[in-house]
Amino acid sequence: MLKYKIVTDSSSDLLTLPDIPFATVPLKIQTAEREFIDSADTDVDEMLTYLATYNGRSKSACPNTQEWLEAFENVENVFCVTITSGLSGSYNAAAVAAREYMQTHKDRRVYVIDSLSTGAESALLIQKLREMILSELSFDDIVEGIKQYAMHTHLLFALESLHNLANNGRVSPLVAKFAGLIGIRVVGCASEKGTLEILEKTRGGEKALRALLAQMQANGYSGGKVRIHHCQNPSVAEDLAQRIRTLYPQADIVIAPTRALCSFYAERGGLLVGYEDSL
Ligand code: X90
Repeated sequence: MLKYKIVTDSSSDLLTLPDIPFATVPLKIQTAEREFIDSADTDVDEMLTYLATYNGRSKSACPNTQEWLEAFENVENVFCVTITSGLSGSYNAAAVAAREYMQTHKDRRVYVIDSLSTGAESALLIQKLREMILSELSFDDIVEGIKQYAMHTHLLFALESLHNLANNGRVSPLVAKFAGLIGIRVVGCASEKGTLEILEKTRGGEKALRALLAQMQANGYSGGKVRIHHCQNPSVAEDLAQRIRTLYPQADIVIAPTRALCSFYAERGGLLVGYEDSL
């Protein structure tokens, strides 16, 4: 039996985690014709190309309780990070699975963390859990530690299209219509309730990057960890990283691609930026 394991759903955009038992439970993207399981072998670029020409409805589906239970199996202490409960049923399914798992195995524990976010911010939470487990903190200290840390991490996004978010009822159609205009990018954040909050509508990529940086600073960023997750947009992610490094040479920045779920909603060109405030 494993002593510790970190389990997350595929919204955190991580496929592997070094040195620690780790599993990701996939969300799914579905049309009437095809299903994309958000796993290591999904070709995200091909999925986006297919969806761009597909005329019918497309939607996502979160993991069910059974799928979460399978990922918890044979572990004494599980830390589980889910996409925000404000936009998905993933957290609820994981919480039910956790209760069931602890009822069947009285000596085992599962702590489910509602990220109230996704992607790059969830990945920061997972990195922190990893560090605390490797430092051999107790289960209760890790629970306390991650609660504290989560109060100091944030998520911003810059999106060129809100089409899939609006079609699936995650953002108002009116906002989405505006974002669909050529050259307009919507900059927003994960709200305290874990929903999308629109902060600014900018014209042009340059202004969107400046808005992201200004928002980070206004929110207390001062050179800590940053993760930039991009949907098929490495050059803009690198551009943002350079701007951050110019102001904060010590900044610890990781750039990574979004997996299928975040790519479906962020759409081509989209950026998700997770960062720490001054802690
Ligand atoms: O349960 C499901 O089917 C999943 C639903 C997920 C819906 C939203 C995913 C958003 C992904 C878009 C920009 C970041 C918004 C963050 C707000 C908390 C990425």
